[in-house]
Amino acid sequence: MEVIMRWFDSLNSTDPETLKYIKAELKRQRDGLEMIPSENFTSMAVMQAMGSILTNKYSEGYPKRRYYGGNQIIDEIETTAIERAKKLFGVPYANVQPYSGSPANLAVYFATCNPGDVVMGLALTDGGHLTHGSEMSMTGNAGHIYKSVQYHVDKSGTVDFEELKSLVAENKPKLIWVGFTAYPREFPFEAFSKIADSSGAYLVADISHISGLVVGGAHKSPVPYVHIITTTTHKTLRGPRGAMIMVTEKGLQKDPDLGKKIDKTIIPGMQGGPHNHTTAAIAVALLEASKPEFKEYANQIVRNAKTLAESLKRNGMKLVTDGTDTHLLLIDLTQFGTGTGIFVQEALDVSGITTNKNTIPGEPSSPFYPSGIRLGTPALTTRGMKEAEMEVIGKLIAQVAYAVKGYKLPEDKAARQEYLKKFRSEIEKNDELAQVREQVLALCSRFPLYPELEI
Ligand code: DSN
Repeated sequence: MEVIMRWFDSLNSTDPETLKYIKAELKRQRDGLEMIPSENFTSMAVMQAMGSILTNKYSEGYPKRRYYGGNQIIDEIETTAIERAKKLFGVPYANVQPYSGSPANLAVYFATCNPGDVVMGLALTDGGHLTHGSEMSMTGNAGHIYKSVQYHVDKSGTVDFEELKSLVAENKPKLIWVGFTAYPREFPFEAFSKIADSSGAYLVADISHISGLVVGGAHKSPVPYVHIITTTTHKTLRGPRGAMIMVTEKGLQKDPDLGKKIDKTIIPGMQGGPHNHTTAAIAVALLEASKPEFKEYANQIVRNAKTLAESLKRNGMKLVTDGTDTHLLLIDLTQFGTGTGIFVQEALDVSGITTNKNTIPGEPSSPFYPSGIRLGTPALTTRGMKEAEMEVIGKLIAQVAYAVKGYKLPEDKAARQEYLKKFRSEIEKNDELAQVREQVLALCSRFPLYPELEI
């Protein structure tokens, strides 16, 4: 705490303007309900490692194989992070250097595929990720590197295995992604492995959203089923903003050099010096995630999400797949009109509840004006909130959605901006939303966030 205070003091004398913004953001995080399912609150320990002198060092290469001198201590730090990752996930290989999730996923392509190979992932609008071969991504057809084929979810909102099987048989992919960003149900690793194994494809699990649930025993592990695993470290895993790539025993059986190929792809292939401060903070997060308290945390995230789902439904909201198995829920707003996600997201924002508008399966509108809201419980669970709070929050979210249900997205694109301007000015003055904001503030004050940090 003393160190943090001194750090703030230095910032205050050097750059009060930036400190002012940090303090304002701390206040925003404290006073609101953070419900974006990919966000979380790291521990003070993680932040102390992140904000350390390790940012000063260049360390291109890997432990004991560096291009620069002076890396004896950095070697210890990176080796600790790697060994903790291997032990926690139960894998024989880990690379902790990817700057974030997208470069981690790119490295997997470069290590396993050649230009022209077919790659497959879930369509973005159905809950996939840009880097899983989305049309607009360099990993998709926009990049002219791979031939990307996208699979979908069916009417129930879960993976359409009939379509997947026939696409795999027809296109013979080199790599298949299993792992999603807006999918409320258990990730079906086993079913994917049968399909990938019969076709000879690499199966890669992107568990960025659920890695904390996996190590906490609240979600099935992909390890027995897939060849490679990627994950960001800042979502349910509750570490710093970074990523890891892991290879399973199954992956090494397919290609014993897979780990070496991934190492070479990250550096010298794609990246420069690793962010050593992030590596240290990942090591801290992995240690935290190995504790019994983290298992309790991971299971509470899921209990909270299930309770929130029931509360939302009881209060008149419709959910994609009618519920959740994980940390994440997707509200289907089509009962209020297509493309209404923007109204509900912004009304929730005014009420102090942070979520994101999101496409729903079979999206009738567009990715920028989608018809759903994506939300989740990892950050609220970190604050200590439990089922009783989820009951209340479900009710408040439904109240906000119903408060703006009269707003409809104009068909005419030019008319939309004027309409949104009017909407924004009206929600600022809406008494019902102001009352929800008061209740949110009262709730947040019962679950203090970073009490060690003074504003
Ligand atoms: N931005 C992440 C998410 O919110 O799911 C995916 O990259």
